[in-house]
Amino acid sequence: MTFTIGIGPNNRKSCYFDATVADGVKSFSVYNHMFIPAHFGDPAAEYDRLMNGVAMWDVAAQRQVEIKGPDASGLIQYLTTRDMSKTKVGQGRYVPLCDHAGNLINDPVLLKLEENRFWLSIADSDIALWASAIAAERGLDVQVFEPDVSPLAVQGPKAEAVIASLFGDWVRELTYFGFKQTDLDGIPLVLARSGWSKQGGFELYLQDSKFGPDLWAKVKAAGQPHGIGPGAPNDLERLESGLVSYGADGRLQVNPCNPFEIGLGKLVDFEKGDFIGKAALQKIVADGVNRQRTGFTIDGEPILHFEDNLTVVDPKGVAVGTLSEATYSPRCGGNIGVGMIAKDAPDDLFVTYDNETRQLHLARLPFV
Ligand code: THG
Repeated sequence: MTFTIGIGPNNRKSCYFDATVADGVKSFSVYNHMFIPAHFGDPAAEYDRLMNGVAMWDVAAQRQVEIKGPDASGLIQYLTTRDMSKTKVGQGRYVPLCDHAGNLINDPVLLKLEENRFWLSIADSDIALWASAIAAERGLDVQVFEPDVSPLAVQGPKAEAVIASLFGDWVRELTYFGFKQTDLDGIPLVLARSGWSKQGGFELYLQDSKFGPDLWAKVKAAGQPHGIGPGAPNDLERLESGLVSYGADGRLQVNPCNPFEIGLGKLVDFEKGDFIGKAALQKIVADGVNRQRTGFTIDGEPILHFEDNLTVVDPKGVAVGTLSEATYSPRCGGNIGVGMIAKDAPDDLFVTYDNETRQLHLARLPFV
């Protein structure tokens, strides 16, 4: 059975949309109300480019929420669980956002552009609405809006050579999550060392979507000598690397979880001032966190990649967790997945996949 998703006004096109179509995109997903390429039809080649070469990804759906004005840093402190008071202009940070019950509602990369100007580079949930409502209700003097910014990721061991050939050798000095306002032949962008893989790379935050096709073409041309090709945030690599995927690993409306459960507890700082969810999270810690995100290996034949919430049971058939995403990993020589597991769960675990019972084993993240 195959399905299609309509390309219509309910979801937005990225400024790289036409370029990805021309380059053979075969499947889209939807993220922040925008189409995002899912794959280009050759998973082995896309994975190989990420691991051994260089890949370019349309990640414009990682939308920015800009927060600027006299109360911007105060609002950022209140929205996030981390202490941002020591973060400098030009630094990025990975910052969990929680609701008042302590549930994770997003896990953006924060970019501090000026003392009182920030971008939250968000995962898939409506943070511009959330942040502007919080600001208005608290009477803060800030503007909260989605700017015309469209990230393009260049990932893989050869990404630095490609980016240096475009921008110069200074890019080699960028630290992880460090960024700089710059331009490429007059195309305005913020260049950051970041990206949703553990293979290294950069993200180009294009600041004017009319240059989308142009920027795509320039990166593609510069990458030719290094064998660049199109790709998308890679599920196999992210599972192997243990990167959090808000949406797959937890989503407020589907399988809510708190930062301690999902493995981001070290990014919750109770010593800083007040922040949304603080009281609830303190109670959660006091009561004891009784499940946690974990890796699984899954016995049996190679399984096709899936994202779902399959119930994990103990030998008596009692539910003790969920398996939320899994795939076959050639690098691990078997099936791997991530999910949530009760702290007191036994070692004998089972899941029903494709009408068949499979045994699972707990595995430490990251797998590699
Ligand atoms: N880049 C940008 N925006 C994004 C993502 C991105 N928005 C959506 C989504 N990805 C946000 N989620 C993540 C999750 C993990 C990481 C980045 C963004 C990540 N984690 C590293 C890790 O877990 O090893 C480092 C974490 C840390 O330094 O604490 O990179 O990818 N622009």
